[in-house]
Amino acid sequence: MLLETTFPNYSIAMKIQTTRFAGSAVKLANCPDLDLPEFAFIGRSNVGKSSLINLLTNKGGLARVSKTPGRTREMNYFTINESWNLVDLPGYGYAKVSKSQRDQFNEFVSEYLLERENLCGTFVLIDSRHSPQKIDLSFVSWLVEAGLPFALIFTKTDKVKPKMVRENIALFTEAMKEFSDGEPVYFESSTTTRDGRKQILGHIETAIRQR
Ligand SMILES: Nc1nc2c(ncn2[C@@H]2O[C@H](COP(=O)(O)OP(=O)(O)OP(=O)(O)O)[C@@H](O)[C@H]2O)c(=O)[nH]1
Ligand SMILES: [Mg+2]
Repeated sequence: MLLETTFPNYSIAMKIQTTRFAGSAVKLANCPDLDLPEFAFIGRSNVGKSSLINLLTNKGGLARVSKTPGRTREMNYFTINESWNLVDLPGYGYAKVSKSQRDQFNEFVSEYLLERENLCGTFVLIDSRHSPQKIDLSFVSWLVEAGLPFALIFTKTDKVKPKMVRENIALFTEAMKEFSDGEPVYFESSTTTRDGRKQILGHIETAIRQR
């Protein structure tokens, strides 16, 4: 609400008018055209990437929500308001995936994140119910080292008490001090309470405008 009142013309991201599935890709070369600014969503398998995309776009069935973890193997593109792209990246850290699939994933995702010219930012989703997990910290540390802009989103906040959410966020940002100076930008989200939607879209809107 606040952002909309403060910036009445904030309509690129904050006001979702149109959404459409714009294709899938399993390698950088197959990604759609480079002409739109783009934001990627990544995180452990089952953390809630696809659900969050549906919350942000207000469209229940846009991104497929998994019943079994590790389902999204490719990156899925969604074009919003014909002016920016939202990208659902495959989840990392799914134990039942073979080593060769994992290597392929690492190669493909790192190539995409490092070389995609129109990528404006990456959102790293972290399950707010858990204390810091090594795999999330190592992925965030890789982003810091690569100098890529990112924000954290602590998901599923409706599933635990607010105090637990606060503690897990504090532990995560504390652990990040090992490899990063300064405070990370972070959001909290819940598909049940719809918390975080406005803030995340506002962040995207600002990033597009500053581009
Ligand atoms: N209560 C609650 N459940 C959630 C929330 N976000 C996601 N879920 C549930 O968590 C499960 C996984 O959600 P997805 O959105 O499919 O997760 P994902 O990260 O896209 O999973 P992969 O594509 O397999 O990597 C689903 O059962 C969702 O309904 C949330 O904020 N609150
Ligand atoms: Mg998914």
